[in-house]
Amino acid sequence: MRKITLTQFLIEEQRHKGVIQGDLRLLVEVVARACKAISIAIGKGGITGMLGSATTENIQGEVQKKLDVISNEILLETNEWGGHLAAMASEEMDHPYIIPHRYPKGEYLLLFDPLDGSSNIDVNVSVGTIFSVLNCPENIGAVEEHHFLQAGAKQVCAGYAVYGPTTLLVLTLGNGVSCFTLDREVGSFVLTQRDMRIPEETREFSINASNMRHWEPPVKRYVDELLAGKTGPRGKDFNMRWVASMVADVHRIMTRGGIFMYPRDAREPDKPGKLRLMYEANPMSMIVEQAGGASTDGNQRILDIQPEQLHQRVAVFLGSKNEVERVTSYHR
Ligand code: P6P
Repeated sequence: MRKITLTQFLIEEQRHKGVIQGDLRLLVEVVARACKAISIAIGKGGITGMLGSATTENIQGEVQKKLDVISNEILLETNEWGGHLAAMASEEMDHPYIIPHRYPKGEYLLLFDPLDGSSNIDVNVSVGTIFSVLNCPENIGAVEEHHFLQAGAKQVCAGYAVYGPTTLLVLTLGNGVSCFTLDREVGSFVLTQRDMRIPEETREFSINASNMRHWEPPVKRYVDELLAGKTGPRGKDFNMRWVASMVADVHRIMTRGGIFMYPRDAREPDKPGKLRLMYEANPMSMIVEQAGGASTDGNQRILDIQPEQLHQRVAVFLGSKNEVERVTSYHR
């Protein structure tokens, strides 16, 4: 297949399919450039003293890694001046970042987890960036936090970058999922897979099994059946993977199928789950659904959830359609 770059792909989407407006193409190009810069920064690791923790905590009460803070700054600095955004929100910032008056404002809101899985960064395991794009409501004057609180079904674009053996950018604009590989010599993302599809059947599941005693009954039942393998009701054996970097686990599922689960558990019953709705679960759910998969919180489609807080958490069951539907049916 003739290799085309992200820029050519976006121009084709814009020109031939009328899928995206000009500013959204600029937004995606700028985010891709930020992911390139993040890939280079984390690639230097200990050489530049970038490993380890910063002296700060984020709103989640998690100690920030130096690279969390640097990745966040890279995304802010590359996006703030382009005129394509009205504001940005991030896992690493308590409140949204409003585009400064000295720059023109655009029609989009950008949300991101700048470096997901950063607990893995110090042990050299794949990590990633997750991003989500919403329309900024019109005629609102100043952007406020509640303008971000739109259901995931309203996203106009979602994507992630995986910083692994290769640096990948996986992107959906609402009509299928494409994968780009960073050509480090040229410095551009090259289209390496069109229209990614998640197999509806799978033999692989992904969950942090150390939390088993805290799971709710439907999750316990579902996983026990997988572990029973061919001797149990499923009649076939299953394999397990848990990278503890959502982006790495989800990309494996996008590539060969599987089900990813981070359920709520009894450790903190008032906490609906660990993962964040707005900039982890929603973008990943759009991508998975666009690839023929499914994504629920155990009871409802994640993309239908009406957010109430910017940093709210949610239980996540996503991946191969038949498995997500089965574990969701056990909750009902
Ligand atoms: P645990 C990373 O910190 C993260 O937010 C996701 O990327 C990942 O799936 C999950 O948490 C891992 O959580 O409890 O297994 O360390």
